[in-house]
Amino acid sequence: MSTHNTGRREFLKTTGKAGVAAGIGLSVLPSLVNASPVTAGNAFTQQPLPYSYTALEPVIDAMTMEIHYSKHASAYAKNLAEACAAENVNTQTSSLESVLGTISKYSTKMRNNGGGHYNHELFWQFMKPGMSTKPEGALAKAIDESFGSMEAFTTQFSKAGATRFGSGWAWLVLNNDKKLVIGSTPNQDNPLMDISELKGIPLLGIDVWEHAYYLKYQNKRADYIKNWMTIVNWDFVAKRFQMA
Ligand code: MN3
Repeated sequence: MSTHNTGRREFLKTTGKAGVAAGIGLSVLPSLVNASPVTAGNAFTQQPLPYSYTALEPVIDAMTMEIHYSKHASAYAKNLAEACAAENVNTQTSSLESVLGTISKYSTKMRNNGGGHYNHELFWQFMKPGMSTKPEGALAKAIDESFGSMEAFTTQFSKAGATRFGSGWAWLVLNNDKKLVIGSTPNQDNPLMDISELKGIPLLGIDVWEHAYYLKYQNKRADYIKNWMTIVNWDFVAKRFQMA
């Protein structure tokens, strides 16, 4: 069959759905046309970016956001799906956290892409457009008690990111003793992984791979981190702290 005919068949299928949608209002059209149980979102699939590519400017430029989300992060999700298929992880019934928690049983591909996908899905939510809020309530108190002050926390967290050699992440973690700790992990590892030196529930994390900042900041990772601290979504961090 020629591609022309295939295209026509797809066209008819789409307009068929569109015809249904037209009867109940155009606003439901995109979800109806895109709806598919096979690609339905779960923790193993890339979720929509919660804001536009330009939303974090000037701290993070639109081109960096677009390449980071639509190329790097989407590749982790795609490769994770391949690894899950090859290693018999049922993405409909398994939890990604439990896979990460037993990552030593899986391949390097699962480790790199499971971590890469999980870390980035969080990363987009760790940031928010507009001026950053400040930690409040129980989280603010815990930060003060653990690090002395918010300023001291910022200094220590920034240092963890700046001194991570090569590619990786810096984290604020609630460890198994329910204490707040700061540390970093190499590559796409994270504190949920059984192979990680730094262990616990990640509450906040910054991507210090060059792909996260190089277009705008080049070699000045410290400047990227300093500016990044002004767009942290502390409400999201506080929610994770509450649930942890
Ligand atoms: Mn990244």
